[in-house]
Amino acid sequence: MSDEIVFYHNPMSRARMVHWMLEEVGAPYRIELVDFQKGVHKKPEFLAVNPMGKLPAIMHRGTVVTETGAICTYLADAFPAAGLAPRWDEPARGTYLRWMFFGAGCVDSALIDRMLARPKPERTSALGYGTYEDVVDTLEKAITPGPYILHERFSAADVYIGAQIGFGIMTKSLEPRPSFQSYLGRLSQRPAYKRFQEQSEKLLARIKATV
Ligand SMILES: N[C@@H](CCC(=O)N[C@@H](CS)C(=O)NCC(=O)O)C(=O)O
Repeated sequence: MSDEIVFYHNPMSRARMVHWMLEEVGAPYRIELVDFQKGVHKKPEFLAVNPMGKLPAIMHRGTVVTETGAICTYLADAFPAAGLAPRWDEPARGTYLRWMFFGAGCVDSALIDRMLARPKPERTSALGYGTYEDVVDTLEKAITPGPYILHERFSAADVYIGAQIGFGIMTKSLEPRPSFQSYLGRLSQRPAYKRFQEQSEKLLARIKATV
């Protein structure tokens, strides 16, 4: 059983969110670049890690964790010294989990449906995220008044929700409301965020050089 975190990564994927999270955590990790062009994510070696053939994934102490929200939650709990999650017995834990799950269950689906211009279903009451408009308004409430989701306390929920807001604005699947912009402005000042961005650019350059 190894204490090393193996991070299955491609900087053109949701794994970017986990990369930022790993920088916030500050524990050593090793990147295994998964080449989408070569279809490495659909080959048996990687399917043994994640049968979905999708990124991100991590391996830590003999356990595989997949799903971006789960990985962020896991890392915050596995490395409590980083102070990225309220403990299970703190009332703020409820708020924290609420927005982590909202990110995975509602924000992700709503933004992707909008990005792919998928037609609106007739019965939104049966749809987990309800309506796109409700998700966006609720997202704004989650980060208001701020400065973070847990007010003065930065947490892994800001990494996950913040990265989703950034992705949404970049892909135009989310309108750039001033509250979203100023929240992102605050997050992008974080040293861990800057390190993640610098490393991502280098990784992207490395990938481009091999194509
Ligand atoms: N529910 C997963 C979604 C993961 C996912 O869709 N990853 C994409 C990249 S952003 C992927 O690996 N796509 C490759 C493929 O499906 O071929 C999560 O939240 O982590």
